[in-house]
Amino acid sequence: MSLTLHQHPLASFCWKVLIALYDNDTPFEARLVDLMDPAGAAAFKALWPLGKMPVLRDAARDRTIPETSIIIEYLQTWYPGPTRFIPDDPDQALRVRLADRFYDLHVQEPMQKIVGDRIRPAGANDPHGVAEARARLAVAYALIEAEMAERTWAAGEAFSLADCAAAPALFYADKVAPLGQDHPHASAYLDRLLARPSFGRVLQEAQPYFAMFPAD
Ligand SMILES: N[C@@H](CCC(=O)N[C@@H](CS)C(=O)NCC(=O)O)C(=O)O
Repeated sequence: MSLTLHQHPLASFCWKVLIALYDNDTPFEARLVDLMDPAGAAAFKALWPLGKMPVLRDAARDRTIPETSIIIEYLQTWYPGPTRFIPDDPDQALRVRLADRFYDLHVQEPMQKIVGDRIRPAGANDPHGVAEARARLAVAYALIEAEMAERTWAAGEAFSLADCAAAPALFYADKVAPLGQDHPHASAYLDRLLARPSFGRVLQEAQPYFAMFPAD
């Protein structure tokens, strides 16, 4: 098999790429990265010194690709399928890329700050940073609520790269800052993402690991 995805089934950024792979039934081998294991961490950092998951290895083309948005663009170029993650129309492509950046930077990042604070050692918490993250999420939620009143998917009427980014970001954000009744359109959008078979499969595979998620 040509493609290997180095990943962890609980890691939200890994989900982003898994959704894209499953959506197009792209054959690949999933290789578990355990950063808690010194040998596993060293082997992964030999592949990508920054140590951020996931990383795609394409043996057929001798390429190692980090960064989720780049991986999905790579898959679309070299292993295309029925779902087009970035549309051909340049204006629509920019809309997709903007929404992808929005979900990574303004939903995933504050969500990860809140979750990450829960696993810091005692005495090393950052309440000010967490409060800032919650305020950032509130602004992002208001934007999503307004946008999703008029759209099916994150960047319009077609499922795209932006939805691969939105699914894990909103899933975990909703766990730490529930969308609730104040955001009915955003909640309905999360429900549509959850009903997407590719995301359902990702969640099913993550099920055995959910006990590792740090509850409040
Ligand atoms: N911008 C990166 C972010 C990747 C990222 O932050 N991955 C997390 C997992 S969700 C990770 O590797 N965390 C391990 C660490 O920071 O040590 C991307 O899009 O690929």
